[in-house]
Amino acid sequence: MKQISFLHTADLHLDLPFSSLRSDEKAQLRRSEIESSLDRMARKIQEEKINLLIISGDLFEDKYIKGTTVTKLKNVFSELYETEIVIAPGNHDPITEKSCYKNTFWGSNVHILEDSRKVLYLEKYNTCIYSLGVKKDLRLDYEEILDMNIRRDRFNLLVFHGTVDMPFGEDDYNSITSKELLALNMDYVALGHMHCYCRYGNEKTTMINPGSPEPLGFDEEGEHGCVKGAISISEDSSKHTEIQFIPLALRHYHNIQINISDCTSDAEAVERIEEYLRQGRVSHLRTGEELPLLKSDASGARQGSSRDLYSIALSGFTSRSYSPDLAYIHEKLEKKLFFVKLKNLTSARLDYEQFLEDPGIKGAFIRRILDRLDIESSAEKRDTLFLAMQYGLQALENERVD
Ligand SMILES: [Mn+2]
Repeated sequence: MKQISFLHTADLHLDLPFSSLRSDEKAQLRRSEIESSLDRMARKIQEEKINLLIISGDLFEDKYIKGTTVTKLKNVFSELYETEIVIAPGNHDPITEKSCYKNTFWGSNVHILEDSRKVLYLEKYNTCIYSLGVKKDLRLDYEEILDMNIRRDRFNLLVFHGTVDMPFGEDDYNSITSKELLALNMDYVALGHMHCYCRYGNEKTTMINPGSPEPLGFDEEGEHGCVKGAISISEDSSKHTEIQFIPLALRHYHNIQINISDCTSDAEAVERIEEYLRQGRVSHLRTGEELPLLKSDASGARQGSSRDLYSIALSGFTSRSYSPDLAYIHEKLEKKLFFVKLKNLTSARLDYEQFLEDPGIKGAFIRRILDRLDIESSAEKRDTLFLAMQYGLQALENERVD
């Protein structure tokens, strides 16, 4: 065999409770959407006759998995009878005596990596599958693989669920550096554990964390999907790996900030928010970067839409007589968006004119900013000066900045 193809996924978390959605109905819908991502992966595998399906841990939630979900998994795997399915357990679906990994008959094409000391050799595909830390002996397993004679005329894949290159804390699961993993000289390292896509590698090894096919929380913004890959050996024994990311997620999470300055009522604020979402004129909460929320990607799928989940921080300066009623705004927006949560970061606009004649520091501060505003022509810099004036006055008035 001179080439193998694979589909790589991880962190599906089947039967996750999704309690953060605060609705049984929505939680159930998200669970079924995760299941449908598995169906769509299976269809792709069949259509393109892909050799391997690699699942790098957290396939399901061991605490919550239902019998019907196990049956569903068994059915999908048996339909893929022409594909070898390789599963590494993760921290949410560990191998225990009670685990359905142990007490279910999975079929001969399903390989659950229960013991990192054993290398799985798939003769048909000339492929060796290694794993690490399945029984939490990460360091010993690692030394063992380092000592092994890895045959370069075979395809060598490592499946690993763990923390890569993070500031290691005691709670981190299976912590290791990317440098250590690359030192194993695998052709492909199939990572899992982090829920967002990440790619590492060097000239010998491609190492990818595909992320969850559906995002599971607000810290998992951006596109989600799985990875399709192929490794080939050429006549001169050199190897070549090709990788493609396949978007799958039906919904996306967005952390955004919307400026409702000068709104005088909740109805106006709702209108402003809807208008901004329609036009995609929102900025990312953390980076301040403008997000093209409604832009379509190449496949025509919307990057952001009413199907999505929004965490919206309301910002800007409102008049002293108006303060946003988050419950009211939420009620209105919830009718149009799948999920929304709100945070109020607005501040009351301070009336600077009353300090114009002030002989103290407030007056001096205001007059200096106004002098600069007089000669400033750039709209952007004028906005910044106005913000400086508001925050400066806040600090001087209240001894704090909102
Ligand atoms: Mn996970």
